[in-house]
Amino acid sequence: MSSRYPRHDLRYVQSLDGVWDFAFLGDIDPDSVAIEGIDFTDSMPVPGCFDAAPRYAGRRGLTAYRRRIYLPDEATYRLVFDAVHHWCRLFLDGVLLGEHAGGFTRFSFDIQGHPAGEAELTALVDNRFDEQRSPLHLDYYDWYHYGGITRPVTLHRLGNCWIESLAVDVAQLDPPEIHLRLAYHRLDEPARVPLSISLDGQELLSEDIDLPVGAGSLERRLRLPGASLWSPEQPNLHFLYLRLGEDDLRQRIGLRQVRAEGRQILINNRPIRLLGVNRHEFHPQFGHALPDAILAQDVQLLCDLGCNFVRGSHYPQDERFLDLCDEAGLCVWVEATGWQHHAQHLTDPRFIQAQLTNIEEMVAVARNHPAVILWGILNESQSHDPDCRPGYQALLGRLRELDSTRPLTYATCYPFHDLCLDLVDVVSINAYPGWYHDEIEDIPAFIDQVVARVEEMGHGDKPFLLSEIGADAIYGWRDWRQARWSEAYQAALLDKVIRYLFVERQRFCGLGIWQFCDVRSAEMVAKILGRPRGYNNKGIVDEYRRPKQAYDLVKGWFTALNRPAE
Ligand code: ADA
Repeated sequence: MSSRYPRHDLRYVQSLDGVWDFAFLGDIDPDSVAIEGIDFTDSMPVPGCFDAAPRYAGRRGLTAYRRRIYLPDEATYRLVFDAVHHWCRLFLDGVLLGEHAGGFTRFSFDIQGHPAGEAELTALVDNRFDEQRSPLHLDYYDWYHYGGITRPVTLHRLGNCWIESLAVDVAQLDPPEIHLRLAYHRLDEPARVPLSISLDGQELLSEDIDLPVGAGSLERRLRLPGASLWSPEQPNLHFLYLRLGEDDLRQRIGLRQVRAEGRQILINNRPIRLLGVNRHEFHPQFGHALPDAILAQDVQLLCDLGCNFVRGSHYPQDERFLDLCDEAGLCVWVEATGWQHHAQHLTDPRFIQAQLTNIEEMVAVARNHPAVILWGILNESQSHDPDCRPGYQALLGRLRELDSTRPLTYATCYPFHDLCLDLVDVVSINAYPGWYHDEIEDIPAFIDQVVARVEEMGHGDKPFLLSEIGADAIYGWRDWRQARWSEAYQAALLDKVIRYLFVERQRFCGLGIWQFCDVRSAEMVAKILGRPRGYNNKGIVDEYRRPKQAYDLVKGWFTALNRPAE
């Protein structure tokens, strides 16, 4: 299931999830593969990561997935893949449909003119690192890059005229008003068709509209009398239902506005303190392809911890997770894929184009989720290098064009020399005092230096987020001396950080602890940075979500800090 609620009542949609035929082809060139000659000797779940399965653990290469699909009549269809890692090429009955690079985002291919009946869908899927083909999956990132068809797949019958996309923004809170932009497409001839829109079953609009042939769009501003607002404390949701001719779309919405003002982030005009964690989509048995059970458990744990905030580090999250966050009132920082890029990348047109595509695909999936309150890009890239600034300008500029309703940020690890902070609304700082440098008792002084420097550079009028800080702790390792790598050391460090940030200093409007759960690290990082077990062990739960000592400590702090004043 790719959605928590039915998106269509009229449109024919078929889930293609299940077990597909599978072949591991190895280290070969995709251009050399004859599709009809592939020997499918194995099977593989979709969604899934083939290299999370013990048989293919740690293997990199080209693979092939195959299944049969059914087209009820000869019409236009759309195949929607919620994510494939890292690169894929798709064929229908041996004929090329298209290619896509980059995991973590949704893409689609249309099928036209195929006769009714069965057809064979084949996907070549490659998890090898290849900077040319997949510029956003590089071997030095600090997480393991799994491969496969990792998120749900669906087949949609589009017919002659269909709803292409819907963007809903909150235009006004009191009384609530939304602005919506509906994009559509018509194939055969111009026509007058009925458009109706309802909210929770109450009709808001009904009119006939003239649709020309080809792509088009319409905009409407609608009042929603009686609708309740969404907030982390009261995550009220409403269902918009649109019908255009013979197509339809249901979109769940939450009414809220978010903005950065002065040193604060405001939701519905009220300041919010963001308390949360950074989260990778990872589980040892599923890789990035988390089943509903793990997604739901993660959200339960985040709520139990007292979090009201989670950063989707370092790539766009599965929409099923965003659905759960909308329901739980968990604010999400959604981030485009990236990790520690330098000028060589940020001046490379191919890399910038790959980032722009990633950003566009990220916004298309996440924009209607009320939980999403911040957009981020380029984790810890060289924002202190003048050669990188045009890249930051291009990507942040595009993000603002796509969505001007949310604040923008990026996590910098160069707070003393950063050159791009004027481009964002929220200053987000990653720092590891007490772990990679200094001792726990030095943390306050280090944080003070960072704040002083960022203010000196002229950004003191912005909200500050400590977007990463943490320490590794090996699950189960207790130590009288509270040595580094012990659970006690991690707990002591986080205790110091939270107390200083929110009791003693009160300058930061939020914290993202690095990190929610332990995650497997990339082969190269594990080698260079000396990651025990091949893992980044800074989770406050381990990879199986078993709590470390810091769990209860963080829970105590977050719960107390977010308790409403009596
Ligand atoms: C960085 C990075 C994280 C992780 C962390 C660490 O800040 O953003 O992805 O690698 O360091 O554990 O060292």
